[in-house]
Amino acid sequence: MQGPAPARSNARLDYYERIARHDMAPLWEVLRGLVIPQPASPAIPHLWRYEDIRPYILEAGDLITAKEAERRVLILENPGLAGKSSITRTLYAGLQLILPGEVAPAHRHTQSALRFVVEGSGAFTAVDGERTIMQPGDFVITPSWTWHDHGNDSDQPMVWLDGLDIPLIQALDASFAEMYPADRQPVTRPVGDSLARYGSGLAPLDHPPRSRTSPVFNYPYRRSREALMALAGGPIDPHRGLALRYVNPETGGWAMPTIGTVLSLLPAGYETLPYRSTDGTVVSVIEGEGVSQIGDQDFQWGPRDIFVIPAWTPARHHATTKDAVLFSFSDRPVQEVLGLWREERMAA
Ligand code: GTQ
Repeated sequence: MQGPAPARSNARLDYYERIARHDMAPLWEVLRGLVIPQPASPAIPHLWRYEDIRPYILEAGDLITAKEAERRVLILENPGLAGKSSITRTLYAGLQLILPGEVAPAHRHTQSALRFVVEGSGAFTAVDGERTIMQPGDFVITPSWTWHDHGNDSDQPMVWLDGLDIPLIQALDASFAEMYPADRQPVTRPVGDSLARYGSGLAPLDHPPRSRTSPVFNYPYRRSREALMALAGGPIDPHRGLALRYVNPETGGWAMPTIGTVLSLLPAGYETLPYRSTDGTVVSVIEGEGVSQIGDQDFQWGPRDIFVIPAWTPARHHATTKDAVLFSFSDRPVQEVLGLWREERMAA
C-alpha cells in the first residue's frame, strides 16, 4: 500500500479507458490514497470566537423566524469541509437561536442531536412529551426518531450549540424525517420527570431498558460541575485533564449511541501533554481561558468559544488564568463499537 505507484504506460492508459466504459476502475491506481497508513483528515483545526460570531447569530433573528426556518441555525462548517455542513467528517455542529415567544416546530428524524446551552436561560426543548427548561452548560439529548420542538417563554434570546450525527447518517444513507402535525407536541409528563426517574442512581422498578440513548435527557450543568469540582484536588490525567464522560445510567455506556460527550476540567495554570485520537472532537468552552495548540497552530479561547480538533491531530491545552471547564463531543462511541478507536499519549 505504500510501494511505488505503478507506471502509466500507453497500453495501461488505453485499458483504463476501455474498462471505464464498463464502470470499472483499476484499484492499483488509487489504492495508496484509499488505504492510507494513518488518518489524514481533510478537516482542519479551527476556532469560532463567540464574540465575533454572536452579532451574526442575532442578525439571523431579524431575517427569518424560527418557524419559517424550521430550525434557525448557523452551521459551524469546518473550512476543510466547505459545502459539506460538517465540523468533522462524521459530525455536524451549529448555533441555534430561539427568541422570546418563538417556537421551532415539532419534527423528528433519525439523526441524534445534542444541545449544549451557550447563552440565555429559560428556553425549553420538548422531547417525547416532556419539556426541559435549559440553563447555560446543560447538556440536552434528542434521541433518534423522537418528536422534538423548541420554545422560549423567557424574556431573553437563547443560543445553544447543536451537535448532530448528520454526516454519519448521510454516509449510511439512513436519513428519515417528518413533521409533527402541529407546531408543538402535547406535554404529557412534568418538567424533571426523566431526571427524577433515571438521573439519581435510581430507576423505576421493573422497567425494561428503553433504548440505546440515555433516558436522562437533560444533564444539568449545576450537577455535572459539582461532580467535577468535587474531584478537583485529586489526580489528573496528564494528557486529558480531569475528564468525566456523560453516561447512560442504564448501560454505563455513552449517553448517546453515535456521539460521545465529555466534561473536563483544566485547573488554572495546568498544561496537558500532547494527545491525539481517531475521533475528531468539537470543544465548547464553558469557563476559564486558555490556549490550545492543535497541529501546528495556537488558538486562544475563552467562555463560549468553540473549536475543533480533527482526527489524529495532536493537541495540547493550557488553562492560563482560571480553572477551565470544557464540554466536548466526538464520534468515539461509533469507533469503539467497531473496534476502530485509537489514541496516542505523546511525550512533551
Ligand atoms: O433542532 O432539530 O442544528 O433538525 C439541525 C437539524 C438542529 C433540530 C440542527 C435539526 C435541528
